[in-house]
Amino acid sequence: MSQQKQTLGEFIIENQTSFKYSSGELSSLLNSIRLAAKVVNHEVNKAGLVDIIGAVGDTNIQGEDQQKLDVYANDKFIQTLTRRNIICGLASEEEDDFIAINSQDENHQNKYVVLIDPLDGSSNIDVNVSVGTIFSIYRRVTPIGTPVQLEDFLQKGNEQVAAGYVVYGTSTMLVYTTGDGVNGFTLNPAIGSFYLSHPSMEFPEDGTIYSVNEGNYFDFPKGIKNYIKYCQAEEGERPYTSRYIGSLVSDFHRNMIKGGVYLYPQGSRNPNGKLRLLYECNPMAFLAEQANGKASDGFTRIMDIEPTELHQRVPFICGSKNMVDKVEEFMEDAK
Ligand code: AHM
Ligand code: MG
Repeated sequence: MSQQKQTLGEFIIENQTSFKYSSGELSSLLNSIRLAAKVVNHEVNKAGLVDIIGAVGDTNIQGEDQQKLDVYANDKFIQTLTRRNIICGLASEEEDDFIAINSQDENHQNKYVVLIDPLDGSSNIDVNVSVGTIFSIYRRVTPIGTPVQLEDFLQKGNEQVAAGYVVYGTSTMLVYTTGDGVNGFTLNPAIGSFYLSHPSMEFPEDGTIYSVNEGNYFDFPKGIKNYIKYCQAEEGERPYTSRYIGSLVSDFHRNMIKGGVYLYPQGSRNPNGKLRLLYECNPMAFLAEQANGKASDGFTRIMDIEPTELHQRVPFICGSKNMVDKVEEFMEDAK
């Protein structure tokens, strides 16, 4: 990788003035995420070397086994973001309730809240498949000077100030948006710096990849079943290619680069889908839209959904615009 490329640190400073809300605080916050991502990356990469793999024994709020690296990533992100006194609150997919940063932010002067899925796709860790971190940043809606409240977290995706992910893959990348396009940075592990490797990332308008857990086929709504049949039919560019890693960040990342659609619909086992609106769907939807893609629950724009609870789940269809439009057509026709 060329040494002349801009580092993430330089990029954050240079683009500070283009943030929707220009402030040094958002830059510091993004820098903290960058730091935590490096620490977690180090740990994820040595997962195969030390006896760190396997369930801790805890069960998280979703009723899933928590693995050691989930706990580690959760702790690291929380520690890094709270100790630096730049946010007023944080909510994590791994925590039952939001965390108010009262001890550091005594007078409640900080204006940002962060929502995070510290290690998404963690069932992939013990088979050496990519996992990721997803983050989402909002400005609080309650007055500065008062303690942070649940309503500061229950905001529509449309209100996001920044969002992004880290993919711990063949190389580690941090991809984020502050509402002015999407840029991707690759970690040079020898130096420990992220470099701008993928400027202005965009979904191709159309694609030929569909990503869905087809094992759930019989449980899917009619519209999704019909769409899958459409993907498999022989006509023009079809049949499409099926690619499903089972790690949202990696599936999204590939589809953004190559053109494709990711689907996690509702079914009788998951009546509202599996993915969480606040920790997974909204940040990915913001990135998708900023990269000329689209995100929907089959009928409604993800970022227009009014959240009612922290761990709310929604059906999620996200990717190349024309492909998501097509899924919506099939859903509408099967109504
Ligand atoms: P997690 O937050 O418990 O890791 O679950 C989210 C993950 C996504 O990364 C992935 O796309 C999906 O769950 C896979 O689910 P399934 O195994 O049901 O296909
Ligand atoms: Mg997750």
